[in-house]
Amino acid sequence: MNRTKQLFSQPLLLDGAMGTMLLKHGLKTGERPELLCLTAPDAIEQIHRDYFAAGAQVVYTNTFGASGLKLQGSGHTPDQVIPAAVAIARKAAADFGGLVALDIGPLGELLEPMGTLPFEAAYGQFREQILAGASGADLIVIETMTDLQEMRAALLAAKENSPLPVFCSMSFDEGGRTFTGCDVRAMALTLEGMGADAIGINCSLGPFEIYPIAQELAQWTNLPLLIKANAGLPAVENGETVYKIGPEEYARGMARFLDLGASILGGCCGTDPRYIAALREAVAGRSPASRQKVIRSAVCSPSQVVELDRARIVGERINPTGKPAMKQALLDGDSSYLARQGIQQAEAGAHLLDVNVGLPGLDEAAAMKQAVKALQEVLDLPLVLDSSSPAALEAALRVYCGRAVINSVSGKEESMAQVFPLARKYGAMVIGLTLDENGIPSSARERLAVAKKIRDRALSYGIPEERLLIDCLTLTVSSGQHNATETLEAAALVKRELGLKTILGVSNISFGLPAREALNQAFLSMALGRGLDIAILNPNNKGMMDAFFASATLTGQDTSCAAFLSRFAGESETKPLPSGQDMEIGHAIARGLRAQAREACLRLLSSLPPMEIVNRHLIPVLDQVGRDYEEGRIFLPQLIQSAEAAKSAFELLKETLAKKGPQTHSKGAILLATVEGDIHDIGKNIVKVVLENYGYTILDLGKDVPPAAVVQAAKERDIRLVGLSALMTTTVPSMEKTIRLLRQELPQCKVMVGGAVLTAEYAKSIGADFYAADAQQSVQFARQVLG
Ligand code: THG
Repeated sequence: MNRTKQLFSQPLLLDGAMGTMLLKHGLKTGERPELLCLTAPDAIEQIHRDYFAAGAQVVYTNTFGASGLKLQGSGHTPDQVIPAAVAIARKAAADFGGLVALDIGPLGELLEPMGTLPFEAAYGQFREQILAGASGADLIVIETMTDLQEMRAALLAAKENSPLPVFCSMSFDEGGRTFTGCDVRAMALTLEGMGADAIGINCSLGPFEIYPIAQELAQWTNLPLLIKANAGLPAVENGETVYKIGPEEYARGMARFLDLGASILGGCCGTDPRYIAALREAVAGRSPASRQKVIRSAVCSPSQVVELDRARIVGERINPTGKPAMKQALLDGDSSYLARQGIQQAEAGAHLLDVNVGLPGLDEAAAMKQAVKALQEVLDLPLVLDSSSPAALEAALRVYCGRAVINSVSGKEESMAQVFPLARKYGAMVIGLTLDENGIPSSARERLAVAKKIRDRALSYGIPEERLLIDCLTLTVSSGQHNATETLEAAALVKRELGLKTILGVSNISFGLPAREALNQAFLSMALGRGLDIAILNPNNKGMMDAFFASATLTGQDTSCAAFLSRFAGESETKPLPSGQDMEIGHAIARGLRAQAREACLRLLSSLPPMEIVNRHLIPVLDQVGRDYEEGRIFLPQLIQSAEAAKSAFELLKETLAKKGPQTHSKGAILLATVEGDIHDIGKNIVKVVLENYGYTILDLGKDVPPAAVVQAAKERDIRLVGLSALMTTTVPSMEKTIRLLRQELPQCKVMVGGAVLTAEYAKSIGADFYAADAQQSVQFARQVLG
């Protein structure tokens, strides 16, 4: 069978865990598993063979962590490790007629804005791996990602540097979100848009826990679905991580995914060839259920999906037209002003935000990119990228995480030739303006004809109808009274005859006339009354918002009047955000606005001593943010932004205290380290930022720290609390060793532990005093120990 055909045979069986097998083959703690491709190629080949023999049709190369970043310090590079790994898999595959997937895992460092790794640097890492391995592989798999932006970087790198099909899978927790808060629906919209060939879920959970998440995923994509579940949830027995379910039960759980129409199945942590053999038997002779075509108009950020299935508001305020302060902010590169304008509109009820930064004399591509990054740092509303410059649109689309809207393409040949390829490549929705080389047609019928031309051209680029919005263009009634009715008629025709969604900028209707608000509100109501889907307006204008909610209720778009009631029954009174001048410190921190947090702190310093500010302002808001995080109201990116904003206030207080005298107001010192053999320090770094914000001094020993080094540093600095982190199952024993040594040498010193593979039960069994499931919990324990 030819390889491509084989790849889409149904069901397609993948292999099981590599790491689990390496452990069974005696991989030592802390050893980089990928280096075994160089030092023990026969062992790796045997694992591949065992999986093929069990029935796998595809094996993943042993390159999960073979990025330049992760191999740093190993004495080897991706160029050495990856071709060797691919050759080994290829050799095993040859005897079975099997396929080889170049495996790519996470880089182990957080990307901006959660961490410090820039998007393009992550892209460069993935590109290096793809160039090193794709030529020898049959497909590329990007797996176990938890950050949608990192997944995007890898997928772009794969698509831009190789012709191979790309399968993408991410790891979710039971709530259906990844560690960074990415929603499974957002993953589907984003990755399908960007050209992934199959998407799915791997690791973290067993088949039974993954099932409901996969069910949701199946509702949001037409791509083949991939599931590579763990052998149940991990538990600790006699100091070892074990997975709870055996091959038969596993296979039963996995075979259920056929009912959802999932067609690509394999195993992750805890599985071995017996699991794959059982799975082969369980699916023998069965086909995946046929799936209904999914048609959805929706946009998203990583953590928020906005479905365009009812009337929606696009906030128009990030636009320099007629706004001197916005102009100045753009010229000064003051992103925090843009961020504040965005937050204000979000709080006023906007569902999407238009971003227009076009100004003469400004590098629009650079400004767009900066604006998108600044807005996504503090907000989860999907963005509408408003520019006539293809270069600016591409700069923005490249870094935008999620599915954006391009504003706009027109019926001009040049515009369509420039914009549709971008919409296709980055998977964006696109607004089509009903104008062409001859300008804006005056009649509704002619505008409909332009809309049809745009629709047909979009389809020819592979952009489906549900990703199109048509703007029939609002012209001011001051230049012709028929303008309003012609625009409304055109929009109604587009909806009725083409079945496309419509959007209008509302306020243009009243240019050059008095009492603009009255006209704008009436026009908005009329447009919604005739079925307008999306209105671009100023959400800070209460009259317009009232008209919007009232109209949406009267047209029945607002199901059960839910939005209307929640706006007017006092449930969620939208309170306007104070402008920069008097923004309270709590609000600035909760919103992740660093400069504002510092400014507000400076103002407080005129009336309060520094430690009072910490106790009365910083700590309560951090506690609130921590609770919001634990209870799922905000996600990791916001938690980190808030912590950073608090840090900028805290730094100001530290400077003030330093000036006043040498006494330190630290609440005590805490030693943090990622244990020996483990080079993942994401978790530890988050804990560090959070603890510093609460006024603790952190002695950070970094990653891969030997037990003796921890003990020595703790002795020298008279440390009363040590925090240890381990992310890999293979390094947990060295955590246990460190605790044992600490107990011997410093019996009074307390130890808290955390990390992805740990549980409270296991933490206890290795002698820790406290298990911190997340950064916030480490604060609770620090308080107990140090006050
Ligand atoms: N269709 C699409 N996109 C659009 C428009 C549209 N983008 C831009 C614009 N029209 C919608 N956005 C704005 C942004 C700012 C203003 C109006 C529309 C604006 N209004 C005040 C005024 O009218 O004088 C300026 C001063 C102020 O608000 O204080 O600035 O139609 N697809």
